Amino acid sequence: MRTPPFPLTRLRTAAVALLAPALLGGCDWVVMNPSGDVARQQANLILWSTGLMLLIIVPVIALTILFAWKYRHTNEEAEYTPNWDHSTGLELIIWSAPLLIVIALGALTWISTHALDPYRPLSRLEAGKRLAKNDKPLEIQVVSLDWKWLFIYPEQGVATVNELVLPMNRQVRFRITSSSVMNTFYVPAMAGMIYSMPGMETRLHAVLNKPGRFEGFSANYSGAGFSEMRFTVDSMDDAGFAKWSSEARTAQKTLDLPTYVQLEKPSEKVPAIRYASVAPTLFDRIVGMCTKPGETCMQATMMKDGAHDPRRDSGHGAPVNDSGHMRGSESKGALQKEPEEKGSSPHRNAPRPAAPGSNKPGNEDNRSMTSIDPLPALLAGNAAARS
Ligand SMILES: [Cu+2]
Repeated sequence: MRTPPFPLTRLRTAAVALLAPALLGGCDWVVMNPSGDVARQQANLILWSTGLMLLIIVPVIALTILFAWKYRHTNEEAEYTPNWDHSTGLELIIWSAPLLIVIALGALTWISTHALDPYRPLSRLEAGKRLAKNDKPLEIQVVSLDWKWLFIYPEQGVATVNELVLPMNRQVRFRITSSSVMNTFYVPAMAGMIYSMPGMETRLHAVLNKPGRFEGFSANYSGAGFSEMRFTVDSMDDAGFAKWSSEARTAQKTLDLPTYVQLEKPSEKVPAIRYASVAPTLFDRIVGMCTKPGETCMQATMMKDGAHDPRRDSGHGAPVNDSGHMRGSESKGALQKEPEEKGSSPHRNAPRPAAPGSNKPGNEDNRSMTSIDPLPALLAGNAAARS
């Protein structure tokens, strides 16, 4: 391969270096320049930790260059000490500086992990603007469908698809779930990304401080229509939001359970839809995976599982094997038992049934193994168990 002459390579490098800021200038740095207080604090966290780490990286790079230059072989002036092996002063700097930075980073992580916990109600609307303890957040229920986003406003009684409208400077509590597979609810201008999962509910508390139109999407690939699974986020003042919600209440469509079952079916590139009213328990039914007629909600199943022992109040209702009664009984562990108490295992030396078929290759018995299908027997057993 012919290599271009040296000046050309240099020219190209220079051109790329000059163009880079211009190209980056076209980028929308929404993550570093967000419009919501939570995302703002997260961006600050990135800046602080990068800055703290640069406290080590910058001096190390500078000193590497300085030493290479100072102790170059042509420099006769530089001190030459081939037997040098220890300096308490240097050791102190080398060990204490990273230690202090790790402590600072640890403290920063600890504090911000708790302050920015998405399940925790906000304590401020923006820097210097504290939130009253009794502030009631606006609740929005988010459902990721294949491949569109459903937003339910229980307070306003309306619902939208692929259109999220938020009042500015009001705390919003998102309750998030999914209809089929895992997605990620992500509005970069507002807050970090939160998973949406079927049969589960996740939460996010956030606020938008500036008016405007932002973008929301999923950061978790979920199949063919994923690329178009985006929604607009409009931030407006209280009057604008009130006007919008009263407009939405005059929409033609309503979101009852049969409509939801239709909506839930996979579809791509869905334009924004508004619903004037919503079935009151729709979100809970989506979480409980019981939107179709006749389905039992998961919540009900779990309550039934946990119901047979009223003393158990863990609230999780998980099935527990508590049929054996241990305390006060005579049962002993195997180590304390005599050999005759233990007996012998009925399984170990029991003759095994011969494998089906024949061990002669090509035998006709090996051709139709489906004839010894255990399914009919299983089905009969299930039917007996059900009745
Ligand atoms: Cu993960």
